[in-house]
Amino acid sequence: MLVVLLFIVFIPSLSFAHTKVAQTIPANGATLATSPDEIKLIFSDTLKITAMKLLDYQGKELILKHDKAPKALKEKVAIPQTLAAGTYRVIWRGISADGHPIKGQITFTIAP
Ligand SMILES: [Cu+2]
Repeated sequence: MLVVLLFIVFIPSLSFAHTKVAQTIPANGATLATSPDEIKLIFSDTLKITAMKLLDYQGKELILKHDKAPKALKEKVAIPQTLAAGTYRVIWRGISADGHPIKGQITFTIAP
């Protein structure tokens, strides 16, 4: 009986798990000595990024070059403009491999 219940509870959640962020470069909350050459998002499964933005501490959008075609990717690489000392935020939205919309963000700081 317990085994049957475990299957009922766990199998659907495994089959329909959302794509999650596995790693980011820079890491969320990181302090960097210099402006990063690239910003990389690594996901647990494929994700179609539909929007990705780089913002300064005032919420002003900065230049972040990336392929805007919504392809299913496990790694998303974007090239930021050269950043001065300060705190920045990267925000993104996408469609998970299971079809659900997801969004996330990281912040990082460049030391003065
Ligand atoms: Cu999902």
